[in-house]
Amino acid sequence: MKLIIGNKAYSSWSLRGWLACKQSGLPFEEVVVPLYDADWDKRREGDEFAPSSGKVPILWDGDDVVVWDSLAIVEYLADKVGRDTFWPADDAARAMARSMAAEMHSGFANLRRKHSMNIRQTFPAKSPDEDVRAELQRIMELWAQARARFGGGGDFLFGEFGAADIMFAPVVTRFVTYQLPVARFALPYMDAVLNHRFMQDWIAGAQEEEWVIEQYEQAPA
Ligand SMILES: N[C@@H](CCC(=O)N[C@@H](CS)C(=O)NCC(=O)O)C(=O)O
Repeated sequence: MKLIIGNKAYSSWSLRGWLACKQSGLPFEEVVVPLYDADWDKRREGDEFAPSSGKVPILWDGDDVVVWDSLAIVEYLADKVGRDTFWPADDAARAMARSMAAEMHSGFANLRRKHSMNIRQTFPAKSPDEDVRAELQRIMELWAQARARFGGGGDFLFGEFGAADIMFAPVVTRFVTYQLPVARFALPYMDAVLNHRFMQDWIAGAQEEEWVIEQYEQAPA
């Protein structure tokens, strides 16, 4: 398999796709392309990028099978290696985990837009906008429910590290980058995510990158 991703410092959807590949346990080649560099427009018109119309992540499995979009990559890999590697076995837990992953994938637009991922940065704490605060509140509720109902067997949302944690991992890094207000109960969960060996690998990779995208280096106004 070959996974095409954007900058480890900035590309939150790439992080999700990459974590999914790591979680699958399958070998894969990683191709990191610098987002929005001088060759970006030309590169994204190439055959390898065509299926996603130029967005990353894109996972090629051989020459004929291609899957793009982070959540589809999770599901493709879950089909390939077994659902339990990604999703809880219990029906009620899995229903909630899938709903949370889907809600993350389609929602929290204000948080994502106003606090874009920057793994290498920490900005001074600043009170978030009201629309972002409402989304933070919702995330806290979801995390609290998942942990209280299904988290008992481990440090993650549903106990073991899985798809829901993969989808929320770039939210955890944003909470750190922008020093956003989080509930006390969430701190051990965030630590568990940040210290997960896959995340440590990704963060180290982001630190080594030399590419800088100025627009993501600005503290929120
Ligand atoms: N819904 C997609 C979003 C993919 C996406 O927007 N990726 C960004 C990078 S984080 C991208 O490729 N942006 C480049 C562009 O749109 O030109 C997913 O879940 O993978």
